[in-house]
Amino acid sequence: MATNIDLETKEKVKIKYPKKYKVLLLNDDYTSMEFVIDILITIFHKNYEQAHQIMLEIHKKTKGICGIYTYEIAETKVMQVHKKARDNGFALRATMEEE
Ligand code: NFA
Repeated sequence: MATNIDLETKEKVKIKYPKKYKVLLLNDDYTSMEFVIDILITIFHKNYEQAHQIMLEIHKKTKGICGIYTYEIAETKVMQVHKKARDNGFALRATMEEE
């Protein structure tokens, strides 16, 4: 007598997307507006208009989003901001937050 043996194996393919992180710049009273715009252009690849607008938002609302990245990229951006600020005698701070 024939026995039905189910040889079919169902493979579950679960796609896991990497978490994304917002990188924010924080307002302070000492960093120059020009320097913040320069940071936004050179590290976050904004054009001048976008950089100016984001800088003003941070200045008025205490913080603002500069970009959204995977963990290691976000971490690198934060370090680049702190190094460039330190090298230029500013205390500008950046942080990252899970999106
Ligand atoms: N608040 C700073 C100033 O008036 C400018 C600034 C903007 C600093 C955004 C940090 C972030 N010179």
